[in-house]
Amino acid sequence: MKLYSLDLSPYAARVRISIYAKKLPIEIVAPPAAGIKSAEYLALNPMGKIPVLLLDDGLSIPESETIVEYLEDAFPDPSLRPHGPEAAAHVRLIARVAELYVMSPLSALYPHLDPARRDEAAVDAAVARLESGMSYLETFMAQGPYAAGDKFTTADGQVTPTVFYLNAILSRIDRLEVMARHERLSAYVRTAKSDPVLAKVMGEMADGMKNSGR
Ligand SMILES: N[C@@H](CCC(=O)N[C@@H](CS)C(=O)NCC(=O)O)C(=O)O
Repeated sequence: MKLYSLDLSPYAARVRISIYAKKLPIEIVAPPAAGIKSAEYLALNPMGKIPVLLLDDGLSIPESETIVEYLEDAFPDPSLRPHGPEAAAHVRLIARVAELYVMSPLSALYPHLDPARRDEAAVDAAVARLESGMSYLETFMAQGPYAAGDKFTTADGQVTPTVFYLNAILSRIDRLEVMARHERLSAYVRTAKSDPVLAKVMGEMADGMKNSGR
């Protein structure tokens, strides 16, 4: 089995977290040299996006959430998804809120990373939307230390890349105080740095950022 992945991709990072936490013998590879829009790669994922999981029988599975859920079904031990339906819904809700209401408004800040091209009014509006999303996420996250409580779950796979990107982007636009206003998310950064799997993936994302020159 192979995972097509890039260090910096938050979607691929989410899947790598499951792979490392479950200690799965899945080869992690870069996309083909011809790129993710090449015919070779589009045959694996017609949407031309990272990540894709390629099974040994040739079946390919795109979309990070679908891959993470597949890994839970195919390799249930150790489980990163709680067993009761309500607890499983809680874990899925945290991941979904982080993706839709935090990662999505965060991407609205990308055009403003360069101070020379920054529109402060647009940044203020995007940060206001982002802070609403961060508050929703904190409402659903448990007291910790992990995203859904005292156990490492698939929610951590989504929340870790989310806090990595929050810190990286907010520091680039000189708005790190936003992070400080969200104590639960700030505390989660400490959890991610102290857990071996989450820290490893944070390190890979930091390397990816350094190598991308961003
Ligand atoms: N919903 C997808 C999003 C994947 C995605 O957007 N990946 C980025 C890399 S971080 C990508 O491949 N972008 C290239 C493109 O959209 O053309 C998932 O969860 O896997």
